[in-house]
Amino acid sequence: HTTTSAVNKGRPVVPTQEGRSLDALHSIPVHKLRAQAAATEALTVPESYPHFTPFVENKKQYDEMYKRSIEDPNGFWGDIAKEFHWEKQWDEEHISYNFDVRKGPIHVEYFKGGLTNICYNALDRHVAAGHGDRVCFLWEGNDLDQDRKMTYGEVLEEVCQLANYLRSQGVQKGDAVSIYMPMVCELPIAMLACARIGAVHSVVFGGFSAEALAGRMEDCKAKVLITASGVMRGNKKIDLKAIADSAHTMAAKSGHTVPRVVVYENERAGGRAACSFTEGRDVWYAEAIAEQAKTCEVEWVEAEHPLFLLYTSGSTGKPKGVVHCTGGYMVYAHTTTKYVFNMQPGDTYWCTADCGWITGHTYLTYGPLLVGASQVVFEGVPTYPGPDRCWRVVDKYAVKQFYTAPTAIRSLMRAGDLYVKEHLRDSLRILGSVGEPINPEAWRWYHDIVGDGRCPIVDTWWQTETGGHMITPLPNAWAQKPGSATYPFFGVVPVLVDEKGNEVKGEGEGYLCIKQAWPATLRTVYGDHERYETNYFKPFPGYYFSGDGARRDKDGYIWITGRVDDVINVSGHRIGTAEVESALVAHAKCAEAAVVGYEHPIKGQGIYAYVTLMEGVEPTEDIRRELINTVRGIIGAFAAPDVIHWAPGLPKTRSGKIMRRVLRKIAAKQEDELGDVSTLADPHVVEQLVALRGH
Ligand code: 6R9
Repeated sequence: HTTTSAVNKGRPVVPTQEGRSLDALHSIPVHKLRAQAAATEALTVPESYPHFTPFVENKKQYDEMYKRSIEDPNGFWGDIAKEFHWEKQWDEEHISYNFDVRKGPIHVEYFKGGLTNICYNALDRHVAAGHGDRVCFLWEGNDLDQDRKMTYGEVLEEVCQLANYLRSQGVQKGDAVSIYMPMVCELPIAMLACARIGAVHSVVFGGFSAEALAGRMEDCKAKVLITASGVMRGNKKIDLKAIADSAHTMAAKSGHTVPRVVVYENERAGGRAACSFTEGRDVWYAEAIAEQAKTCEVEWVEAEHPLFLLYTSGSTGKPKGVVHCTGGYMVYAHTTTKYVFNMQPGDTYWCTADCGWITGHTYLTYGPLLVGASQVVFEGVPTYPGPDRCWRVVDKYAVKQFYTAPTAIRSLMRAGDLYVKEHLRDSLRILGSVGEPINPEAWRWYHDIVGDGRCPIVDTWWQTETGGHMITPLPNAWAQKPGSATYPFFGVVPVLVDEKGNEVKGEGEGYLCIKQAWPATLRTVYGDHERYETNYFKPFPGYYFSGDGARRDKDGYIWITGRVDDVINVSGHRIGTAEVESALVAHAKCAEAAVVGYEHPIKGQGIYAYVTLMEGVEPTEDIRRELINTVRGIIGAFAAPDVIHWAPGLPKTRSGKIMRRVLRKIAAKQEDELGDVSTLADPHVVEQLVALRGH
């Protein structure tokens, strides 16, 4: 399969081991940090926003709650969990975990002994309490005139119908179901239907290629694929079903045939007429659910029963299937949603993330429904038909909490304030940011222009692996500093460690690790517990290692500086450089490739690829285009390199390791700051590369 580690055709192979030595981590970009801190620490941001009363009113109250969450996690999380329906109560001492590889296998367990169901708690519980008529989804299509409302009662009925259908197809507790869909209500509905019957969902973002989908369906041995005929994104039509068909063929070729494909007909993207259909294997979504009952018995599952797999990129190798389990994830998704967005049942909330990413799982499908909110589900893009789309939608539904990524904020900022100001936005109370560090300028614009200075910003640091927010401001509870994620959420003990794994106390910088388990800790990597331990727990024994660097300032505020491993963050999408490299090398004319990130004004980071062509092949514009298309085909369009830099040779050590630090400096045009290059096998390579930069 192509998403394996890079191979250098006809050249010495650089081993890409999972447990890379620490010197493979980038150093913490201290200069950048200091400059950032100096520029922003002086700014005072109002501590108090008069427009709402927060659940946590001040730092003192937070300190007390935080202290209990750390010292008595059994009691703290147990008290919160009582709000939910448990078919069987958990044991009093319900938490056990080991984060120290030296003491034995890593394991995490919450709500031991308990039986529950997250779908029941997200839907049935509200309907049973008389809120069946409350709006659940406010669907907003790609075009301005497309919308649809669904109440909690309606969503529950459709979830039951789909759950019944899946059961009728032999899907049982523990079976995997792949979901490859656009942002229609049926996407979260499909996730909830799986959860209802104890099936494990694996949502694959609709921007991924056939190859990527195939690999994911194969890895989890999906019993059913739920997809759609197509989708419109802005002016572009994407034939999801055609991609799903080739993925199906690829997976079958490598040994896994998905027996059933459910196709949601998206009339707005051509519908049935434009869609291929394989009799016997494919079934239309509407027809599949039509004959099914609108009630469906819940499968009560153990708290540690897996809820979903979500594949994410790491430093090396193919994407990892991060596993999250029912009980801890449920309680953590609910608690973070409630406190970070200060969310009350019935609030109108909008998260712009796609359900294909973790943000869409926790802060669209699960968190807001567990709280009982009404939320916007947006199929389109923030800039279509114009850059005022978001503010138009905010006014249309009177959105109270708005959650998006810095890359979107930056591109809307570039479009100009006028697009914002022509809409009222007076319903907004809280603005959230996620996915990458937010630069202080974008933070300021978001706060001052979008929020008219009335709304606190919650800059939430977390990861696919953490399941929910980890370091984040609580709105209105303490002063903000633009660009800082501030303090840890309840139950989270972040530490900064140095190269030797020693904790850095007080002011300072280091590798960001977590010291204690939290309820939504990833439980394993699907099918590979060893990889889980190697990736997250071996780099700094005793801790979960995040892959990010951070700094703590004199007030104890935490500033995230970004990845210190070979993962880059492009428009908030996590991309493993190794995956892009192996995709490039799949092109017949590419001998070797090395990929690094570089600063990009809108995307945060862009993808910069150094490519060595096969002996005798001359670089041309056609090859450049072909290389980019190869990456699109193997991973997806969002992973396409922004820059291809022709490289007759790559800077390597005598042992054959590529010095990525040098490549990052050349990409950033900072070749005068290369640092120590005495271990380079051929120092001339650097000059050669600089000369060939061509811009
Ligand atoms: C939720 C999500 C995780 C990586 C993470 C970090 C970056 C996310 C951030 C942030 C600075 C924030 N990241 N939120 N960096 N400030 N508020 O994005 O998950 O796709 O797994 O990415 O994103 O580098 O390690 P995921």
